[in-house]
Amino acid sequence: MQDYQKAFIEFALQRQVLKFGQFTLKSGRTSPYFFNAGLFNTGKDLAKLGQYYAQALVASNIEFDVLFGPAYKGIPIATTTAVALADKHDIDTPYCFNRKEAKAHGEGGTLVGSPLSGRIMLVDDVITAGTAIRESMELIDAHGASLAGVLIALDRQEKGKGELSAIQEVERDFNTQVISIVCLADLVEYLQDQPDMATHLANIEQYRQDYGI
Ligand code: OMP
Repeated sequence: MQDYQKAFIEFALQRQVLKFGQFTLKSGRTSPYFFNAGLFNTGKDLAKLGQYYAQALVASNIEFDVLFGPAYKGIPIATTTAVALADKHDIDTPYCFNRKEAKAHGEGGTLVGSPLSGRIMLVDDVITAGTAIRESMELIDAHGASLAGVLIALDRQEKGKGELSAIQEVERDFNTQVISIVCLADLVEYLQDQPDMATHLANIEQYRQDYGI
């Protein structure tokens, strides 16, 4: 695990974005941890969050032309990541996002920002079933662009309905790479160094045995 990944886990814990306990997931599973990215909800949070996304992008070495943030949660993420790439890495990347409702007047269209063309890096908070990604792919295809990759904050690395995770299904179906700032394996590695969190670690390891990929 890289230093920025450890720092991101600490940031998420401090902001209570990452919590331990008993949580019912969309899938119906009871999880010993939950990641609620919506709690990164201040200016400083957003500035820092963008820096972690930018670091993950730079570390991935994936080449892309445009950052795309699907409405709604992807919008502030794409924006803050673009700012962090410019400020911290001197990379000036075009970015855009979509509206949920097409506008019939004014500038019209469903896209705001740079044109959706070339190799697209899609950014979002989490992938649960992959529905948002599939919708975005239709937009990307309609604009004749291609998907360079997908970047999210946390990869829970758990099975979907079959043996693959929702993320692995997205990778297979769209022949792309999904990268994350951190994944469950990083969280486990982090917890292994925190003696006061041994119970959380044990619960997560059990969950991983049951549902992990
Ligand atoms: P959208 O925000 O609609 O994309 O959905 C995200 C979904 O993922 C929500 O249903 C959340 O409850 C769920 N989720 C998390 O946000 N964090 C987790 O750690 C796990 C889940 C989940 O339910 O699997």
